[in-house]
Amino acid sequence: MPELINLARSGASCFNATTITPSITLPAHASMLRGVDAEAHGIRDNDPIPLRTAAPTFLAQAKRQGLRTASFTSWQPFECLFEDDAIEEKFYINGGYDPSDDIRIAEAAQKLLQQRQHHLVFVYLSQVDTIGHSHGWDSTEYIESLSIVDSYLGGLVADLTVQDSVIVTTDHGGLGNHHEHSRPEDVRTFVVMRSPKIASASFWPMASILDIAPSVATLADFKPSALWQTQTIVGHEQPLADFLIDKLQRTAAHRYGERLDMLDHALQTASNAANTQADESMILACLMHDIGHSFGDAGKWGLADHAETGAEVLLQLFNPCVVEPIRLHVAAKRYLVSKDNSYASKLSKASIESLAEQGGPMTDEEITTFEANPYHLAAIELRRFDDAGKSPTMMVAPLESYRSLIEAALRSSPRNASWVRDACNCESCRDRNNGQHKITVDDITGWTIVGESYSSSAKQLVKLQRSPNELHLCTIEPSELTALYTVDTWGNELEKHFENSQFDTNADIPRAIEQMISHGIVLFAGLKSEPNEVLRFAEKLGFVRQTNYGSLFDVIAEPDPINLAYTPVGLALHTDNPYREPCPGVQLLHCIKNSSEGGQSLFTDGFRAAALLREQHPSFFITLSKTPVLFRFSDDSVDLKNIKPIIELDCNGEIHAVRVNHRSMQTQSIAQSTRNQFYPAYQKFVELLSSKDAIINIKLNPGELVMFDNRRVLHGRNAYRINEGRHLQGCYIDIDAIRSSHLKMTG
Ligand code: OGA
Ligand code: NM2
Ligand code: ZN
Repeated sequence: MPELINLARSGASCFNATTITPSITLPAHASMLRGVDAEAHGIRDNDPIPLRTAAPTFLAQAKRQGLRTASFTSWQPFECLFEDDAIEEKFYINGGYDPSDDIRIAEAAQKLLQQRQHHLVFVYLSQVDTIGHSHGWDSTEYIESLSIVDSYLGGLVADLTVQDSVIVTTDHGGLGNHHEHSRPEDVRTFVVMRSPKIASASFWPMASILDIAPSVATLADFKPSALWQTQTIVGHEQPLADFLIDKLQRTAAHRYGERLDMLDHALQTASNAANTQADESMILACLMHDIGHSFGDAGKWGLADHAETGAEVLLQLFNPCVVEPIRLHVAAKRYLVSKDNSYASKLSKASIESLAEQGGPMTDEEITTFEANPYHLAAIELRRFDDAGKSPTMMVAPLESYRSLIEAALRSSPRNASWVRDACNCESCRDRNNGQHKITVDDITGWTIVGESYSSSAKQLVKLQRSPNELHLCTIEPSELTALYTVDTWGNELEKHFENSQFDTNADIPRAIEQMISHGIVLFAGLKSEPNEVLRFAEKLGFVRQTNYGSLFDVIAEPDPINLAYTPVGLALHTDNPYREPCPGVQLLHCIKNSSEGGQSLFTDGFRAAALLREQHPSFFITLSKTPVLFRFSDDSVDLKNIKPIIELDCNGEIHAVRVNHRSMQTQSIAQSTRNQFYPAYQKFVELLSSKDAIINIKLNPGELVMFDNRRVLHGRNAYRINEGRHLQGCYIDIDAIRSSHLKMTG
């Protein structure tokens, strides 16, 4: 469950938590939500009855203090647990026994979370329980279901920020096909929390389902109920590194028949790895390979299955390339004894004695299974360091010197092997001259990470293996996708700025490009008031886009105009050519003559208005981003059509483009069923776009040129009197040239 493990490592966890008895779904959830045990709430089985307790659910407790709450549930009996005033926004499916309920719950919850309107959201995913009953806890189907639910969890947290808090927990465990008993497997649960209030890579030695409600109160900042039976566990988490170092430190008291104590042995094994420049994951595996002895009563000779025991504990904390060699290090001994005649003779006395108890040499069948395990080579490597780590005299680095490595590994997220293989920057993977990939998608499948480093700086090394014995050492530069540019929205205060800052077409290009990226509009002065100047200038900045209007168009009043732009009427704020794919990126308008009365240019920041709409009327915003609208331009020679939303979002849900052009919007295309949503939203958006504080109004003088991002900044003009004369020339260029120049400038 990489998503869960990720949350656990970036926050705190307890994989040793307990639920109440009886460990039955309804009573356990009653305790989770109400913070009291079954004795107090009176729910004993899955029959919904009125609760005996006055202890509130954490949802009601939060809502009564002004927080906005939401819940997503899919099981009827659950409903008895919630007070009438607990939940503001409720999504409920009357189900709970169909595994596919979860995807509906998860999708609905994700949508709500994206809107960021609620303070506290409760989401219940049920399928793991259903599959446990039908196929058995820990069955293949059960494990599969865990990974499905884990991916839903990933979707739910994907849109959260590090400022948000998440708690993931469960109502009970299970064994066989049941969980109603009080066996350890039934009552053992987990709690994972990630929050700015919780230190990363930490843990609670114990936690109870009763701790959830008060801990929710701490994380969501509301007052806990005095009726809840326990206190918050937030703030009581302990560093995992302390826990591990303490466990290792205690092994100094044991020898298990060797000439040196177990801590010395661990440090020697780790030193052996470090001295041969082994992967950091191998150094950690060496340090902790015998830690399993510390979990349980190891007696005089140690736990025979200490490899398995240690691996099970470490699996929640470290990546498989640390854990799996540990799991296999006893098997590796049995393997080497079978394969290598001289190996047995070099083993220590205690090691030979424990061999029989561990199963003796491997059979042929066991050898085949072992060699098929992608971690078997790492396990053999660990085994060799282990065997060489039994000197009575060797000098070693102290345990404390491993703390930072342990901490870095605890904080590292599990890596995706395909990504790692794909990200490799070595000469056989990327062309040295042009930086392009030399490998294909086929080359990146089927790999397992068998060794890695944890340093966050510079290059990272990750060792991958693909069966049978194909190895690749990947060199990775740690970089993540960041926004390509940042946007500064503006209102009519920009008009002032334009009065005294007109750019020179020669000297000010870098500043102009900067402002195009941040504000989406630039005013130039000092051009000749002659035809074709706009094209000459545009060609300096990027590629001119030819359209049915030509590469250059004259905005001038003419008889029988094909476009209302070619008349003296006013033009409402609009996007040019929304009927075109692509819609023009950048528009340039050059003023040759503007002596008529009227004819002022109007501009407004579409991104600002869209952001305001999202803030003030979230449902209008969603409507405009989802409703398809047909834009069209047709005359004797072309019929241009494009279907787009008014507000186009990128895949992160961020505002990507706006398209408003009432002249060319095809009314008939607005579906009957969406008209009642669309029109109020559209009208509100246009109101925001054209409000007094949003618009700048400038009368272009001859020799001035305005350049703007056509998919962000809307433009318009006032009507003018035709007598005197007005002549603009315009053209379009692609926006990528501007963005490229910007990146070349800023690196
Ligand atoms: C246009 C246009 C602006 C103007 O032609 O599309 O918006 O000032 N013209 O004439
Ligand atoms: N012109 C000026 O996009 C539009 O229809 C507005 C564009 C004709 C190129 C006018
Ligand atoms: Zn226009």
